Amino acid sequence: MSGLVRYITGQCIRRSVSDIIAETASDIRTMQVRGAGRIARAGASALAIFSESYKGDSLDGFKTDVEAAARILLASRPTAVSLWNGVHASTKDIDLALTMSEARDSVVRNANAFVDMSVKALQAISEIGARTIRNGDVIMTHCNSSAALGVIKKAHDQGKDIKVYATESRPWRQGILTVGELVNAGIDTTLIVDSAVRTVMGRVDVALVGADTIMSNGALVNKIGTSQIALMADEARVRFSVCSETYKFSPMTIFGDEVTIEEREPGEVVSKGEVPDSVKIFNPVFDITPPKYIDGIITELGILSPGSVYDVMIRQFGYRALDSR
Ligand code: RI2
Repeated sequence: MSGLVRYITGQCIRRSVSDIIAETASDIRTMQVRGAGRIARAGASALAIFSESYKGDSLDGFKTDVEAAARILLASRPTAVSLWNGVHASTKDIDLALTMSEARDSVVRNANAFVDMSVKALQAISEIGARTIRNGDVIMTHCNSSAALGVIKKAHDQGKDIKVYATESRPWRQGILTVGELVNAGIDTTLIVDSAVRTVMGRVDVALVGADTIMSNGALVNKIGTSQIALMADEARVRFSVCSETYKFSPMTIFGDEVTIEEREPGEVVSKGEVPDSVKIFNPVFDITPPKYIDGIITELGILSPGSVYDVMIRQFGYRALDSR
């Protein structure tokens, strides 16, 4: 078990409460906890534990410390807005509290509610998404998305005869996790290198990927390589569907904020000495798929067109999220 906590379907098992925020941020930064949904649940769970065990009795002191904790968590990885939404859902009522205990209770209550909502959203996406998979379908997936894998596994559980091509997803090779999960579930699974996507696309009926962030115009931010899959799916007339909980919608993009694309260390791409030191390594972790390549976004509310994301975002978040920027 890594760090202080282990995250299983959104539940956080407590081992110690000291430094929970710093350790959770470190687990997220080093990708011991990864996946847009999991990091959001990890952030909310850490805030709940931090608040439950808070020793001070000053309301102002608590607010200041929770704000600092939120900043540390948000600095851990910049791209997936799920983390931002998880943290803000947890702290949203803190300014309404009149006492320290009211404030503390609101963070614990809201954080736990976020985690519950997040797990239920995944279940709903599995149910809704599985209805879009037909018997005999060949599916391509990328990286390791619990939302996309939930759909695939549910379709298999329903007795549909499906096959999956899973990309390796360099440099972290999350595809290795994906093929392990799928084979354990009894699904016919083939691993391909990322550069084989175009070759294989002709055999595929549907490309199914997860999301780190959905922008207000319906564009998808997801693991590097996703946009190439979308383009190749378009070229081959293959359906391209995104599996995304609505807390991966980014309210900040409504008013023009850009999504920061995380760049990680060169050492994730090549080992020291493998190439001359003068070679520059560029390691962007995510890319952006324009809405025109997306056939549907499978959410817990149903299947949305990219063009309807803005309306759902306003209904879900209102403008309150923007106030706390
Ligand atoms: P779920 C992952 O990012 C992948 O990009 C994946 O598609 C996305 O999060 C969503 O994952 P990373 O943490 O929330 O591996 O569907 O960089 O599990």
